[in-house]
Amino acid sequence: MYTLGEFIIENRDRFLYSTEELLRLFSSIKLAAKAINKEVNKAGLTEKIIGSSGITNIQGENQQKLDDFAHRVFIESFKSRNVVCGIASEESKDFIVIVEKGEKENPKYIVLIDPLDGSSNIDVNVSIGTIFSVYIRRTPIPMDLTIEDFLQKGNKQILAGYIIYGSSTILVYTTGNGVHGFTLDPSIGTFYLSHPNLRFPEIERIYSINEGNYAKFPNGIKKFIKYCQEKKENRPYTARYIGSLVGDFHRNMIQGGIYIYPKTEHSPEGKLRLLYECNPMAFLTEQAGGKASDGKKRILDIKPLNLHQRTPFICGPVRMVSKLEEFMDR
Ligand code: P6P
Repeated sequence: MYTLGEFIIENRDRFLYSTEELLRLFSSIKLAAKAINKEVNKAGLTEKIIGSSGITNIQGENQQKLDDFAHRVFIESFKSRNVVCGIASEESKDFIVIVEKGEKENPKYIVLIDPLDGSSNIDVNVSIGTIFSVYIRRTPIPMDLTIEDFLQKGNKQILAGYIIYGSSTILVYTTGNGVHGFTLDPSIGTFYLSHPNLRFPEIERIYSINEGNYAKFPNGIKKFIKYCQEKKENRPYTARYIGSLVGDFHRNMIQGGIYIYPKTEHSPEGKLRLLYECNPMAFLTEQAGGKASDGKKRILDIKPLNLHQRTPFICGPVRMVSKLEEFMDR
């Protein structure tokens, strides 16, 4: 059984950039994931780590203590490996320069991250996750990083993935050569290949959407929901929604389902963030043989305008996403 490092080396000829740097990127990600996994797994035991930090984050959301912990752990882990020059995080208003100008090494990777997505589920023991997205800086070294280094289209990603902290801890990633999942053996702290070449199955089974917002959905979304519930062909589909993007996505990619977070009257641009939620999940979706759009256009082709911009987000099997887009067009 391959470890993550062995798998990367075995497939180094399929990765366009430096394998040594990719190994160092993953070394940072694995270290941080194990530290967060340790805290998530005992969240119910220590008052100090569950619940609200009392801080309202940039999103205007009540920051959970574990959100802040996860944010800090990733920053420190990337700093210590000297492979990342800048980070944009859901928990930070502006991007963070990791390597100051003039320092001896000039790493070229940019990371955008949601350190702990779905954190409102921490106190109720529902799976949560980290989502990451990696680019190569555009501003030439040794110039200062600019916001443009972070506002690249999703089709420029060189690496994207997530860690799901659930019944087991699984790291799932793509570098553009398929989607692969690695399960953590916590007894020795090693990630082993457990889900090679993940792809959406041919059979569609599930639709995931917060139907509590039904009254506020666009008509095309309402029609698609009714389509999912019709007794016809291989429908009705099963409704599954846990309010944690990583958990809903991981289940749907394995079992065959569509995830929908559309715009609503309350969230006219949608709720999910383009840069560190939708772009990485869209890259994974396409690499798993699926389709990801905002209901009309491909997510990976959207030109970002600011770090925390939101977008309507639909991802899943091509046929299901295309059928939803048909309803949106009518
Ligand atoms: P709602 C979690 O806050 C999150 O960003 C995603 O993980 C999740 O899919 C979505 O929001 C849930 O939002 O409005 O349905 O509670």
